[in-house]
Amino acid sequence: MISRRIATFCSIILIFCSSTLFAAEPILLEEIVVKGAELPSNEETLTIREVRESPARDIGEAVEMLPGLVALRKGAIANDIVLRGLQGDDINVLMDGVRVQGGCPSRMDPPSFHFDFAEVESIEVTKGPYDLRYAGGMGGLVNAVSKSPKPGLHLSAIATYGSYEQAQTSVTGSYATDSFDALAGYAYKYSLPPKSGNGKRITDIYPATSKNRYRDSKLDSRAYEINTVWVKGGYQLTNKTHTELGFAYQDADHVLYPALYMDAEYDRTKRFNWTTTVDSPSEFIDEIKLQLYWTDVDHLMHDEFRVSSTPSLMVTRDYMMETDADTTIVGGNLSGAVTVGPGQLNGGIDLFYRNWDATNRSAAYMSYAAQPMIPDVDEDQVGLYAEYTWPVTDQVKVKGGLRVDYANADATKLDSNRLDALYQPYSLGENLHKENDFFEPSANLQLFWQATEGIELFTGLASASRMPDPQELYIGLQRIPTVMAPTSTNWIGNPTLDPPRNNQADLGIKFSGETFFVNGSIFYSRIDDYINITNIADPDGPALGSLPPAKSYQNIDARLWGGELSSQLSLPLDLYLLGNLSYTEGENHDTNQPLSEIPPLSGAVGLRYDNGTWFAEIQEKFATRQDRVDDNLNEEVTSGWGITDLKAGANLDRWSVIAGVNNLFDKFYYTHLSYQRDPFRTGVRVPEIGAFAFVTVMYKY
Ligand SMILES: [Cu+2]
Repeated sequence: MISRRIATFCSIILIFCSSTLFAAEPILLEEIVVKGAELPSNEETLTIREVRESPARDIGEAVEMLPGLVALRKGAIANDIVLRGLQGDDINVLMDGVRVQGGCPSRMDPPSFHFDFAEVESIEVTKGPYDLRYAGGMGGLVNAVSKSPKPGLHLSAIATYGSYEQAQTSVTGSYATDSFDALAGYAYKYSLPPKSGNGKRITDIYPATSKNRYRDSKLDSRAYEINTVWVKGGYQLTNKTHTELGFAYQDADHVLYPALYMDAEYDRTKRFNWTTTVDSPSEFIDEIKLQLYWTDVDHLMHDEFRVSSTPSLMVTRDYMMETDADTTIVGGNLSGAVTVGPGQLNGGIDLFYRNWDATNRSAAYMSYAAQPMIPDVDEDQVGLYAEYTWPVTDQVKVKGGLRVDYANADATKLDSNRLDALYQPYSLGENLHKENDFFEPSANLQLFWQATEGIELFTGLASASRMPDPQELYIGLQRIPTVMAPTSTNWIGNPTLDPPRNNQADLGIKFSGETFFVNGSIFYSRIDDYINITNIADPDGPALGSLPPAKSYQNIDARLWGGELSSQLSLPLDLYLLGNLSYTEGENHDTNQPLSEIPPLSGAVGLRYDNGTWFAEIQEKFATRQDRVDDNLNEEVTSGWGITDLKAGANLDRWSVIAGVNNLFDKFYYTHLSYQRDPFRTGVRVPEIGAFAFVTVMYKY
């Protein structure tokens, strides 16, 4: 199978070598200039060129190409993003500033899952709390920037076919004149469960005795099937005012999550975004922008594909357990940029309302009684911010800002009986409330210094906070230990949580020229009241009582530090050397134990031939052993690993063809993130994908 695919791409290369070479643009050189000179060293950008050359199934997997970012895999798709060891609500993942939160309490559908690649032009990453525009960016910001229509009529189509029948296709069309523009797109994704390096499907990880194993008929069933459509229309109201309305609908079906007890029946997302921009309305005002958005996710997961749902005296429905979740966000922001003195002042108001509701039903819990797992939580948040950019000299730029946030979270379905009976025993001596509010300021100061023509230094200091999320505050899942899950623990939120605060310092240096850049950055982060997942002992003792131990959240003091090094270098003979290295260390300062799920030293080194018409690249990726694990959570040590990726392709006028094999030597390995995916984690680790071949064909008009 693989050798056939290698032969296919070798012949593609031969065809293009023997054909007339077209005049080529040095795209790689342009990228080196952008990444080297135009971005400060705490920011990264992933271009759509890089994304398209990879067989990445989603944005989470794609951003792994950037140093300091890794993907957390729970199945074949829906990878979550981890930035410098921080994940979940500790980082912001948005698209054009639009907030989509997942519906699933197990993060089956992290925010990045809800945006399709084909909608995206680039992905911008700010490492550290240096973006004040959006609430919650305590650890950083990952913002996907959508494509906008270019003048005239354009059409693009892309189709990828890979191992395990992975299909990824999309079509986008756009038309724009001076007065209006429109864009429409459709994308389809499908795959069977991939195999890991031991030749087994990632669904086939359970022993024959496990109730969590997939039913025989489901072992080889589709791992996911996703349809996405999006449309966008813009109108030039006046010569300075542009308004644009966009809508997207995504339907993900039959998504398997071998790491968890359940799989998703469906995950449906709707997104509206309306933006109006006024460009230079007066002499001193540079821009005014109004954005309003609405997003909605409907998610259903169950264990119908697993042996645990086999009918019995207890299991009287198609499922043993099921969770029905939905979440809606209505948000908006009004921002402006004005010239003040020598610099520019940006400011605005950013607000959103979120509702999140999840109901769990289990045969083991009072014969399928509905349990308000995320008890219909209403959350309101409003933030005001201002930041000033001051070009002190041609070489020195200072940027600083302030933000204040107010948030209120109300668990409307959490009645006092349930609060007293289920939550209170785990927080003895505390006075618990179903409604909590928070007020937090954030601030930062950044200095950019162009020391010489090719050397830029960055240093930043920031203190930023984020609000505890509805799950951390109010999740409530009572689980009765059964034969299937004898070590079941309750999942109990902690309504007494304080907002975590990240106090961070960054130092970066970038050497750049026309043919290379080297970017190095280090950071130190002291997070007060870091929200840590923890095991809480049985409150009424092991022998008696009805309450088992619980998983919950606790404020602890944490320290994180680390850095990244990345480089792109143009060599003679159209060769390029690409490399990066990242490291993060995290410590629970209360216990002097490592934090869970922190990436070990990892990196990649690649050699690329690229003459603008055709390219070939070999890349070696690796991670070292992670033995800094959280014993309280029984986190396991992960061995180091190294894999080889190979790809080649050609750009011929309107057509491009790319083919490659990832994990060429079919290595069997786990990443350090294969451990912790509670709630509903079975405890069995899911290995990474083995050898994977793909071919992509693109057409652009
Ligand atoms: Cu789910």
